Amino acid sequence: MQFLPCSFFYRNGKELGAFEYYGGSNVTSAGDVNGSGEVDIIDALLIAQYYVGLNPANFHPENADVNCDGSINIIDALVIAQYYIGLITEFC
Ligand SMILES: [Ca+2]
Ligand SMILES: [Ca+2]
Repeated sequence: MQFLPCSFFYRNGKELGAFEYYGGSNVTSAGDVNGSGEVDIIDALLIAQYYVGLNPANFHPENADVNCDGSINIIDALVIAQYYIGLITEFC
């Protein structure tokens, strides 16, 4: 797995402090762990980083357990990757 540079996440030059920028309840949807508004491979990457203890920025653990087994681990990253490429269309 290739890790992306931090600048990738901040390419517009603004730090998307998720709680400030998005605010309120529309931050959360299953799988969207960075509050970007969509579920993509970045979310899978962030879960992988979280899983190995890297504490990624703007991480929303409440959105990360996409297989609903009660824990956040590499399986959740894989499930998001499957969702991203269209193998599955919904989470648990
Ligand atoms: Ca996202
Ligand atoms: Ca899980």
